[in-house]
Amino acid sequence: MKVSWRALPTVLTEEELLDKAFARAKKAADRVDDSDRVFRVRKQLNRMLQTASDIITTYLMDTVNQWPSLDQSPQFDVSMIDACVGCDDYRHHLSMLQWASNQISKIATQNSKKIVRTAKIELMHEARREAYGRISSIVGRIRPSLVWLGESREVLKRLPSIDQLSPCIVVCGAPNVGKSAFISALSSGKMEVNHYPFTTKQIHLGHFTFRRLQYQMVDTPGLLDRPMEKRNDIEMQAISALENLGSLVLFLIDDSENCGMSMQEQNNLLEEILELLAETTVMIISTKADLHDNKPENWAEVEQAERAYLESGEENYQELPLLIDSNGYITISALENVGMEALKLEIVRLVKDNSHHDPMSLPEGWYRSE
Ligand SMILES: Nc1nc2c(ncn2[C@@H]2O[C@H](COP(=O)(O)OP(=O)(O)O)[C@@H](O)[C@H]2O)c(=O)[nH]1
Ligand SMILES: [Mg+2]
Repeated sequence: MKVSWRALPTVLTEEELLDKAFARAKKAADRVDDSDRVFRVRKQLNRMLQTASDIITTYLMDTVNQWPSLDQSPQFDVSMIDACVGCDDYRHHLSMLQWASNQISKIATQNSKKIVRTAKIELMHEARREAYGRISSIVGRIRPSLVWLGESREVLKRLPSIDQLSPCIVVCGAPNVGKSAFISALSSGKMEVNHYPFTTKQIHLGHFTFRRLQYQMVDTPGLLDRPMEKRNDIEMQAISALENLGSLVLFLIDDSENCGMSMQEQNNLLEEILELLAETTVMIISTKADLHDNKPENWAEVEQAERAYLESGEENYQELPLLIDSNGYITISALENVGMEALKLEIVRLVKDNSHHDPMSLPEGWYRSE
């Protein structure tokens, strides 16, 4: 299920909700007609009370139902919600709306009975007034929850739009090793820039399609590219959210050290990432193959095979030779576009292997009959 955080409707304030309910209630009462005065007043006041109660309880329950249930949300979204606004608060405030809705229904029923059971017009008015007073006070009690939900909506609607059903490749490595160049070179469209709502950090998202399946590539500048001790709690949460998302991690290394970080530092970072994302397969890729004094031995062979592949179409190929550097690492040149198609096929193969790892796992939304 893809939750559309952007589609959550605005949350009314206490005043807006009461104004809307009472205005509609008054209109509904004005439409009531009966030649008998007692009957007319009774019907009017009952209609007023019922309408006010319906408007408020419907609004509150719609809100509760429109906001995604945490139990059914993908782990990535739950981690994000927790980091952004807190899962406990999220549950609490939605349950307050549910509580208020129940209370208001009860008040309407009780006072409706009072109106029906008396023949005294004065007592009918009193029952209606009392009900309005109690309803207003219940809505007043959930003022903080309405405020909280209104503010949270502003935050949550900016959540990154990552499709939970498509494979996602997390691209990391030191700054300037060539992550953006890599993602751009493999992406069919433009790279999307999303923001984590709770930090200044961004999520860069690229896509490619292979045999009709879409693959997403994410890069999180500032999160997985520097030593761990400098990250705060919120950033750690963003990282743990990524852990739930990635089908595969690519760690890019620039051994020309043109990126400004020594090999020693880059290796330390790699160690940390291997530890952090221990559950995910990490593939190490050396970048900027074109910069090396000696180009990889099989450069010409790969370049030629990739050209043939691009000309004849992906359907005819199972694999391409990977570009391999003198240290035996898989390498690429995003700049000259060599080794990229071969790596793409390798990524597809690895993602497939990983997803077949658990033969009992079914796509989300599929159920196995007993
Ligand atoms: N020669 C060469 N330069 C590259 C390659 N990939 C990236 N760069 C350069 O390295 C610098 C940093 O690249 P960028 O993709 O922004 O790195 P990021 O910080 O990891 O996203 C830029 O100046 C790129 O032009 C490559 O394959 N070959
Ligand atoms: Mg970049």
